[in-house]
Amino acid sequence: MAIAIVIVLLVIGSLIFHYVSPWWFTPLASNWGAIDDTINITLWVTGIVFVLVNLFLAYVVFRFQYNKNRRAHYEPENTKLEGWLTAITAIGVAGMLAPGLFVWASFINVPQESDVIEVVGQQWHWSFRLPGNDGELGRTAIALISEKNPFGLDTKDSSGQDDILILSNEMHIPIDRPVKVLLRSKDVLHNFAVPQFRVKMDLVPGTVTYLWFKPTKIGRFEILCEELCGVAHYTMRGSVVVDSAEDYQTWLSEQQTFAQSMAVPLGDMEKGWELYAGCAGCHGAQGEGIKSLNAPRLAGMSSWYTKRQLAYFQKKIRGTDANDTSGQLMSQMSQLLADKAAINDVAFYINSLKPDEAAHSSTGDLSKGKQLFRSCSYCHGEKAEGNFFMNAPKLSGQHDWYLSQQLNNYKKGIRGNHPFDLYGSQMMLMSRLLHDEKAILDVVSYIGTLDKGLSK
Ligand code: HEC
Ligand code: HEC
Ligand SMILES: [Cu+2]
Repeated sequence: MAIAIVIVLLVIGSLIFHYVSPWWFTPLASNWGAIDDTINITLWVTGIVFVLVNLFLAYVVFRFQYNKNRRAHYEPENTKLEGWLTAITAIGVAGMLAPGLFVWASFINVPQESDVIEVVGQQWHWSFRLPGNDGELGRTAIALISEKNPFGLDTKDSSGQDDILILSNEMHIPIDRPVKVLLRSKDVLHNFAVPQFRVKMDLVPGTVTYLWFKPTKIGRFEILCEELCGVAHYTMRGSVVVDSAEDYQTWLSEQQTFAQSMAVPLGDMEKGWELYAGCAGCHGAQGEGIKSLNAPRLAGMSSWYTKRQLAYFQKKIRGTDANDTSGQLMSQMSQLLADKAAINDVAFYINSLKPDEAAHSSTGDLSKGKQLFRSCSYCHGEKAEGNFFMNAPKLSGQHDWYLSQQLNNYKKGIRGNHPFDLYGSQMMLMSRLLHDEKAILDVVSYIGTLDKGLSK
């Protein structure tokens, strides 16, 4: 009896929860009302089955409760009943699946007149590419990706020259025009999703997936990476701004083409030289590093890495741990750089410095170090030359005392522990491959043999 009541209450509770809960679809902002319809049909079919089956169960529990004067009737076969149940179930399942097939058919059939936009995912942000005036996207290859050419466009393909590159987490599209979204990943699986448009698709390294939709409301909508496998995909936030036709043209006219981006230098050497005067006191006139001040060698450092570190120091993503006194000092110094342009210029200048080689004095076991370095070279390169694509900086040529100190910092969680320091947290995990001081000494000694100087 009690169980029958519990089951009935469960059914009533579920229905109330469904109708009064505030969680429901976000207001629709695209042509994909049909996707909502299929979900609604599924909810109706499963809802009706849920209510009927559970009420029947409650009835049976109540009606046929134990009675010592009654014996159960044994009836293993009932062809008529089984026929009915099979037919009803088949109709229910077909009712749920068939509409989805029709919607899927239109989801993969992109209208001829669609605009094209490419979405590129990487750990952990989005960027976008438009075909430019010729309406054609240029060829790309992962191997061509570099700081100057982050999309990996092939310079030999003329259709890529006018491609419009958007190196930001925000893309714009005009209202009421169907758009085909090509999805490409630089590294791992990602998942492009915009809830209001009801679109969602995996990005798979090595292939190009796609989806299409027609935005029907002006506004800003959030792009989410809904990939579960891997780490920190939730940080890949971006936005799609749906503009009126005029606003879209204004925005479009401010964007850079591939050819333009290749023509602009990464920074201003003169200004970088001026700014570097404020750094030389600690890092040395030639960026050679000064051990007594714990200031590392900067000369020849890739500007993408310098820029990222300076931005992290400024935003207090690096150098905030109470035990990281050197990092704290540098975090203060980074405030000397007024804006993004200043960071670009000083990083550009630092990259051009070529002082004498660092003196390597570590006395670890080189063959052990070589063995340990195998797992590092996957990201940092065979010669520890650094790898833009893997976000891993150059290590060769750096002072051994600084490398050991940083490895210890990662191991202790003094560096890389900030929730936004995703690259640092990767390295925090890797540092655990080095079990003790001896291992750190060995690998650092080996890195010391890899390069003669930090020249480019
Ligand atoms: C008061 C001394 C001091 C001054 C001035 C200073 N730094 Fe530093 N810098 C440091 C120290 C110490 C560290 C090491 C931080 C750590 O251990 O994490 C560092 C680290 C760095 C790093 C990180 C290098 C790496 O391999 O990760 C960069 C980049 C850097 N400094 C750039 C600059 C620039 C550019 C300026 C001038 C605007 C500057 N520093 C001025 C002391 C200084
Ligand atoms: C999965 C890729 C990956 C592997 C494997 C890896 N690293 Fe790193 N490493 C990185 C990244 C990314 C950074 C930059 C972190 C940041 O931005 O703060 C880094 C930074 C470093 C730094 C700091 C450099 C500086 O100038 O401050 C050192 C030292 C280092 N790694 C050493 C190693 C060693 C030694 C190993 C092998 C035991 C190793 N790494 C393995 C990705 C990796
Ligand atoms: Cu992702």
